[in-house]
Amino acid sequence: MNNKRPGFGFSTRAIHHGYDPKDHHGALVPPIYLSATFAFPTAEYGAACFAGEASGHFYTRISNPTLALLESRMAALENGEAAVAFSSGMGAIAATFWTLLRPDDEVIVSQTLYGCTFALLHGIGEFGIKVRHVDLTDLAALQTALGPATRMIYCETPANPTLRLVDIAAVARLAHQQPNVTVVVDNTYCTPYLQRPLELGADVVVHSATKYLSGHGDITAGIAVSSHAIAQRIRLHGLKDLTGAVMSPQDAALLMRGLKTLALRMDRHCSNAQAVAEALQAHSAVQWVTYPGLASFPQYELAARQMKQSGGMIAFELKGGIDTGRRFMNALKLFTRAVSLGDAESLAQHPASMTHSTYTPEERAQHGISEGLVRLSVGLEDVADLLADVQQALGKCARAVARPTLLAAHAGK
Ligand code: 4LM
Repeated sequence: MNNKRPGFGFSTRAIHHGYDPKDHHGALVPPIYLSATFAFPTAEYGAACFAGEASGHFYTRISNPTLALLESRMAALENGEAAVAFSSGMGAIAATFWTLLRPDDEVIVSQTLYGCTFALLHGIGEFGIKVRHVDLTDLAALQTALGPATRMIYCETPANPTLRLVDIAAVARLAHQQPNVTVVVDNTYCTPYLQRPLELGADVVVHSATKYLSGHGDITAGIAVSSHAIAQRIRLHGLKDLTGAVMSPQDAALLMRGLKTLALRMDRHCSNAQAVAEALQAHSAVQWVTYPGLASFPQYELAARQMKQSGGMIAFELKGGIDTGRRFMNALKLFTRAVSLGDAESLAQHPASMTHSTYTPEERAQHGISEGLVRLSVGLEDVADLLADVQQALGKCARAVARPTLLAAHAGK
């Protein structure tokens, strides 16, 4: 498909963008170029490639035809100019930080982030980059925090695991009143099918493509999408020299296979999660549930405005805290107890002791992550089976909570 032909819908671009079988012996599915290195027609051409004066592939850590196709497809889906593929989401995030930040620069980050991103921020802090955690739902606080040294605003929306949202358009408007501030959004929870941060004013979108984008839990991968100029800097510095975290061409092919069904899968993740969230909300064993599709969601109006649908992730806490939460997780029969998200299989995990154990308990309290929070990644199974599994596990928790209460009542008689 001609990259410049406008008007194709999301799924058409996810399936066809940047590829025409007639350029590849009629092969319907793009070939995988495994080659690590590429022949130069002349020594002069090779020198020109290294000087950045000739385009063309010369070494897979920098570019490769299979990666280039995936990158152009991801740029088309996020409505960016260019993308860079990485071997993991953390690779994409680290390369973006190392490329765009220098000692004495300040990065303003939202309150809650994935545990390893939080740990990476500690790491870059040791190299003289100042990290300021700010509640980005409070625009006055952001205005106060912005200073002459601010070079980046970084957020997840929805945040992992609290699902707190950031108003991307409002934050970008404020940030861009100042020169040289780059707004970076981790769009892992939504994917470009549900939310497109670049259209709302962000400068860079990063992804763990390990999750919904690939969708089958069989690769680790990352993507950064931006303007041509920023992508070139991330590729030639953050990827090539500073991290070397290049995606493998085989993984790029699996990721492109996943993208073909992204819209279908996200629709199903969202409708299944809505049903599970409503069932949790209605159950007497549940203390609270957070899901952007519930009318009780504190930022319901922003979710409806910024996201096409409410996503596949749920955070909730049971009465009795994490002791009951563990009982619930151990009682699950269809949901798998595992970290990661966005797979066909429904997953359950406990952030405080797993994905967010990089925070100290005090930091979790400060950053709004409750010790009892249980996270569900709702998969693609039949919704009736998922509801039955959640109900039977909740039934065990309700009895567990009720028993000490009953005993206490009897003891008082
Ligand atoms: C998890 N998450 O939460 P790689 N950004 C976000 C993420 O959730 C993650 C990454 C980046 C989980 C992994 C165990 C919002 C990861 C990092 O794992 O490096 O592809 O992505 O369960």
